[in-house]
Amino acid sequence: MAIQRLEGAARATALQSLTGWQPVEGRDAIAKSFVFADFNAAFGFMTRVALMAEKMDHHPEWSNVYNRVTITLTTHDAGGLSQRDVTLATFIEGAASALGGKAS
Ligand code: H2B
Repeated sequence: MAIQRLEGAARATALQSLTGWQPVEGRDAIAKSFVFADFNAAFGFMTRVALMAEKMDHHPEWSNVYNRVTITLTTHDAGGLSQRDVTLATFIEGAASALGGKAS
């Protein structure tokens, strides 16, 4: 079965569980930027997220400049947000916290 876009009450409830993720203008996606102590911490965070992304077969759009990581989540196969984005965002929050990352 195709991946379903999040809609209605299920969407509202799922997004409420996330902190600091902003809607992206012009597309059905969410984004958040994190800052870490240094590149080592930022890349350690990215490594944890990358391994989970591979496991989930669900991959972030992201960029890194030294100690900053900016992430956009959306489900390309659904043309918008799905539960997978919420699941990955929740994992990202834990990984960022474990590596001393802060929202920026
Ligand atoms: N990641 C994201 N963010 N959205 C997708 O729809 C998606 C993905 N689809 N990673 C996966 C890979 C798909 O292209 C492969 C073929 O399973």
